Amino acid sequence: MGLSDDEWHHVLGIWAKVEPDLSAHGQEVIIRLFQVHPETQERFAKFKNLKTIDELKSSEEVKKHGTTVLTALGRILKLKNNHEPELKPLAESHATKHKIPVKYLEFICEIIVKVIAEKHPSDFGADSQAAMRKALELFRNDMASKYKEFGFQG
Ligand code: CUS
Repeated sequence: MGLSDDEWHHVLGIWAKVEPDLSAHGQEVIIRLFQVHPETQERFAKFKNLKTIDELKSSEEVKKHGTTVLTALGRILKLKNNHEPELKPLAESHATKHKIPVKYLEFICEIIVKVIAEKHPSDFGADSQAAMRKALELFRNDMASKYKEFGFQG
């Protein structure tokens, strides 16, 4: 179920290219997510009022949230197969407070892969993409099982 050393090497290698510009990547991920899956935007009171692409692009809140999401994810990826301690509080808040279904986590993970692929075409080849997808799948599976422990069916 876990990733091999080689796969983690791919994942953390590309993440090191994402990190210096986390906020631009995060902003792009959130904007893209809201455009492709508008129902996800409805889930957030603070973003519901942003109607146009220009409003989304100029929102400091969107930028900040994108940074929050990618920071959390980066911390989890760096723990490799031992992300449980970091994941648990995140699963709890997402199960009990934000109520983010697993489906939405799937959406955001897919968009993260696409955004990285667009921004880093020469550093994110097929092997790296496959490794990243696998790492994100591990993350989602573990989130889903923790969700259930917190009584959220996701
Ligand atoms: O914020 C946070 O934290 C999360 C992330 C992690 C990684 C879990 N989120 Cu936010 C998520 C989501 C959003 O925002 C939206 C949509 C979907 C999901």
